[in-house]
Order: sequence, then C-alpha cells, then structure tokens
Amino acid sequence: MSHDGIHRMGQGADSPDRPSMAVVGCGGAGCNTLARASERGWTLGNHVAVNTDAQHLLSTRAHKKILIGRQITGGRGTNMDIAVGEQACHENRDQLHAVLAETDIVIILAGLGGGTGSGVAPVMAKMARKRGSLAISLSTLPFSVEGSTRRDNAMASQANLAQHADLSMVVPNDTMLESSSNLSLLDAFALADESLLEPVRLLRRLLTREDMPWVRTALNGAGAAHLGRGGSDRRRGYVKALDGAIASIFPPIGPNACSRALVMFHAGRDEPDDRTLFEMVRGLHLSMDPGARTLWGVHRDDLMEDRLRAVVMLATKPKR
Ligand SMILES: Nc1nc2c(ncn2[C@@H]2O[C@H](COP(=O)(O)OP(=O)(O)OP(=O)(O)O)[C@@H](O)[C@H]2O)c(=O)[nH]1
Ligand SMILES: [Mg+2]
Repeated sequence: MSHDGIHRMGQGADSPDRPSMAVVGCGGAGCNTLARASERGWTLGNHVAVNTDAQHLLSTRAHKKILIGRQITGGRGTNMDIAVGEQACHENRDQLHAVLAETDIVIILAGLGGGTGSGVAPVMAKMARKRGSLAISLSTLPFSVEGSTRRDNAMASQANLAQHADLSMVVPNDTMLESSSNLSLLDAFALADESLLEPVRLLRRLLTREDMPWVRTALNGAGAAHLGRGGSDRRRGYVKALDGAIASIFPPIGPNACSRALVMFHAGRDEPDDRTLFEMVRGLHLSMDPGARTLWGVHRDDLMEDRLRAVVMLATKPKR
C-alpha cells in the first residue's frame, strides 16, 4: 500500500521472501550484543562476530567468527587505538569481503569507545556499501564516566559511520541510567543491547524483498539518523507509543526538520487495528518536510496482548 510518499512494509505474503541480512558485531561490545541475540534464540540473519581479541572471540556466539589483525595485535585487542582497529581490517580484508557477499542488508553493531568496534564499524559500512548492500549501523556511545579517550574515540567513529553507512544511529549509554540510577553495569549493558536489537528484530520481521526498492530509495545515503523507542497499551492510549518514541529520539530533532522516517510497530494480534496505526504514521508524515518519504510496518504477535511498541528512525535529507 503506498500513499503519497508513505509505503507500508511487509505486506501481502504469508511466507514472504526476505532480503538476505548479515548482522556484524564489531569489537567486544558488538560481539556481546550479537551473542545476547543468539542466547535468546533470535536469528537476525547471518551473525558475524569480528574482533581483534582472540580470547573474547572464542567465548562469543555467532554463525561466523573472524579474528582480525592478529599480526598487529597478537590477538590481544587494540588497547583503545582506533587506527589499529582500522589496520586490523585491512589485514583480513578478503575474509571480511567474503562474509558480506550477496547480502542485501548489512547491520553493523558496535559499542563505540574502544579501538576495535570504533575502528572496524565504519570500515565494514564502507565495504558493505561498496558491494551494493544497504549498510545500517547501530551503536552505543560510552557512559560519561568512561572518560575522554573513549569519548573521543566514539565521536571520531560516529562521524566516520555517518559518512560511510547508509543510515547510522547511536544510543548513549547514559540514557540507560534514566530508568534507574542504581542499575549495575551489567544490567545497563543489557538494556543498551536491547535498544540496539529491538530495531534490528523488527526490521528482520517486516522487510520483504518487494520492499527493498522503496527502502533503498528512501534510505540510501541518508547518513546520521535519529532513533527513538516508545511503548504504551490500550489503557494509556496507543498513540502514546509513537509520541513517546518521537520524544525519546536521539540526537533530539523535530520531525519538521526531517524528510525520511522509518516507523516499526510491534503489536498484539488484533489491536490497535491497521487503520489506527496508519493514522498515527500519517500524522508523523504530514509533520515532516513536503516530499518526505515514510516507511512503516507492523509486526503482530499474540504475546503483546494489548501492548504496543514503536521504533522510529528519522533522517534529514540525504546528502549523498
Ligand atoms: N552494550 C554493551 N556495551 C558494552 C559492553 N561492553 C562494553 N561496552 C561499551 O562498549 C565500549 C567499547 O568497549 P569494547 O567493545 O570492549 O571495546 P573494543 O571495541 O573491543 O575495543 P578494544 O578492546 O579497545 O580493542 C565501552 O566503552 C562500553 O561503553 C557490552 O557487553 N554491551
Ligand atoms: Mg576489545
């Protein structure tokens, strides 16, 4: 169903033809996020773990593991050196290229701040794009208390990702502490992992091959984007899920400054109905730039009962 720049994803098939997807965890945190998905039984595509740290790679879970930069790091990590992370990719270029072959969408996961994830994620994005895949990166920014080296690494990597990925989004770890200030570090990382994985899971559930031309046109070269997530239920009002997602968007931006939106709902089997969801999406669409493109879809599942989750990605006009 298409409607003045609005396209609904995941329509019309009981056993839809899915685009091929690779999910690449870069560095320790990226691999941990990916392993968490595997532990929960979520297959998001071909799970690829890439790290300079041999020990960590051994203990992680993925379909394919690639140790990079053994010659420069001796298999012991980069010790927070981005340049070493980048060099490590070049050492194992062929393996990295091979794992991206014939993949429609490459999702890149990393915790920015160290040397491996921050160095490797933008290189993977560049390689994926060069091969004709749509490259989407989702990464976390370090906690403020982690210090300036990690912050500077993250900022440099964030800029590189915005340049090389089709769509790049960041989630600040500090926001994990907003729900509860006495959260353990482990719990905070688990929440951070969830914030990266929810959009990937929904994308995986929704996208069909038929959607790909729309998705490519809308997202190709969109660059740095803004991610928000929200939830509600029947009692509080379904519209609050999308409003909450838009209010939580990082970095903060108003829809009126944007020309691209991707809205994914996770809803119960029967409600809210498609019409209600579409009206919510249309409201957002009409508040954006004239000529904006909006992609949306809903994944329904009995376990949601009368709850609704909304994930929103907004981007300004593509520059490339
Ligand atoms: N979500 C999540 N974030 C993590 C986890 N462990 C660390 N982080 C975050 O990710 C950032 C990068 O850390 P690592 O992934 O360990 O670093 P690396 O990319 O392996 O880089 P080097 O070890 O320096 O080569 C940290 O600064 C933390 O903010 C984790 O298990 N889950
Ligand atoms: Mg590491």
